[in-house]
Amino acid sequence: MFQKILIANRGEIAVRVIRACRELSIETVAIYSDVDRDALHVRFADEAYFIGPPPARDSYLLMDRVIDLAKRSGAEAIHPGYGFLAENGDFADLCEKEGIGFIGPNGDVMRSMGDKVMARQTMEKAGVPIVPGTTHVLSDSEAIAFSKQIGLPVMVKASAGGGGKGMRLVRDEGDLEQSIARARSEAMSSFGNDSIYVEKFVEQPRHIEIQILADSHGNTIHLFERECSIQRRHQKLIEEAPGNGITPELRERMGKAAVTAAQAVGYVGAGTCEFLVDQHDDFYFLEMNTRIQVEHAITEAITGIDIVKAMIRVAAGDPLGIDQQDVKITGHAIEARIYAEDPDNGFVPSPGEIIVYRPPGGIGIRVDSGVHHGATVTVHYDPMVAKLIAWGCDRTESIDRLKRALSEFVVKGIKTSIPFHQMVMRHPVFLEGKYDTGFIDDHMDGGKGGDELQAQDDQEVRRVAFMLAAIAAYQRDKKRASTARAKTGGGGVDPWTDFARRAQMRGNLR
Ligand code: MV4
Repeated sequence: MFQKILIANRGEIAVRVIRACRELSIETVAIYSDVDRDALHVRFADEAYFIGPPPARDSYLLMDRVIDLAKRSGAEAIHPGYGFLAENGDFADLCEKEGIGFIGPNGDVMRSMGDKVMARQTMEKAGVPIVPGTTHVLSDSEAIAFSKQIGLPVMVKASAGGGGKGMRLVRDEGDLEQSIARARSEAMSSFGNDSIYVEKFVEQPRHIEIQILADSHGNTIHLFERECSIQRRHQKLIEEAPGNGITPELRERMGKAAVTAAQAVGYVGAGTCEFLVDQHDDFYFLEMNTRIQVEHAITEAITGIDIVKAMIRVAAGDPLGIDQQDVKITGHAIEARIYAEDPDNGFVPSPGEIIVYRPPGGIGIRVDSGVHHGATVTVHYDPMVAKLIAWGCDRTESIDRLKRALSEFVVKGIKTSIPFHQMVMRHPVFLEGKYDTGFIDDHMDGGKGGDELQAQDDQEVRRVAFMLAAIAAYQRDKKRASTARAKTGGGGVDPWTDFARRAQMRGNLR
């Protein structure tokens, strides 16, 4: 086993990895940029080293510097977390070349999944169902001909893409040429590679993903599914496990498909196979994420398996030590991602100092957070400030606990998605559990307006907007506190009554 690990990340995931290391008696090394000197992950680690200025490309993404710090601190392995260098095959190669363990699959495996056309070919050969479409990179004329052949609507996707980037839906034949050109140029500017392929469009799909774990001794297991359809612009907001209405038979077929997918590329570590599930419960492989994911905690909650510890162990060469039959689902878990964003205003970022931070607790509640009282949320990194995970014996209990915890959660100084989650937890369609990837557009007004402010990136205008928002928040909080006292003599009042009432007027709630 490793004695010392460097965590090449920040925020809640760095804290999560440090906690796993501590339980395994492994020493931890944090790295931090200028704005993260005071961050929680730095306070939690045994040692911490400065990496560079705030922009990630000048700090957390500097491969040579990360490796140099690992060597100088005596860390034998690097955990990349998610984002940053986590799915960079060249970084994994570099670690190997420099004699440092990379906690994740090797570079070849990452590249084979990172190239979506290659991944589709591999899955087709292995017998994993893929969305009907091409398994070769196409010229413009081939893409047009093929689209007409399988019939519209189609999705034109970038081979180097993933997570929704470089993707275009085409419903009319007349739009094919232009959409292909746009997808290509987007792919070129985002990934430096303009290869595209075409898939049949799956209408109103659900996004269901399977967590897998694999060791270097040939053991691969799955930890069941997560339902991740509640997303806005390819940013997940709520996830739950197990999925709603997933029969034991479908669960087993999808689990087996994910294990087959992992084995087909010689996967070692923790990984996730994303599938689209259509209205007939047919499922199609979309892509494989070769990293720990934000939403891993709901799987931990229903299986009792510490996924981060497992990935450290298998990277050190240990066997998994559990078989598929040992893994059972207990209860239900839901995660609400708390972002520093204003959900009432098109989810515009809401950076600033967190002047009050009081996370919830109690039975069934887990909060994974990278912030603390007095921390500042900057514009340099992902705006997710906390993950709130509620476990219950069944779905109803996990929803009740999440609602209760959301009402306890106090974050002041910035706006957060807490009121949005409060609304979803009361929405009849969510409560019924019959939703798909259209949920936010169809039932939550797409996340509500704010497009003017979103298009505005003038620093000064933003600064003024934040100041006005802070003043408004202060006055609102004062008013709320006094009405709460007047109504109830203190306590017991849902702090989001105003938000819920406005939502009700829009007809979002019963
Ligand atoms: C699709 C699709 C429908 N048909 N592909 C979006 C993210 C990327 N991983 C793939 N995505 C989609 N691919 C075909 N052939 C619909 C989506 C999609 C989606 C997928 C998962 C979760 C949310 C989504 C929201 C819009 C579109």
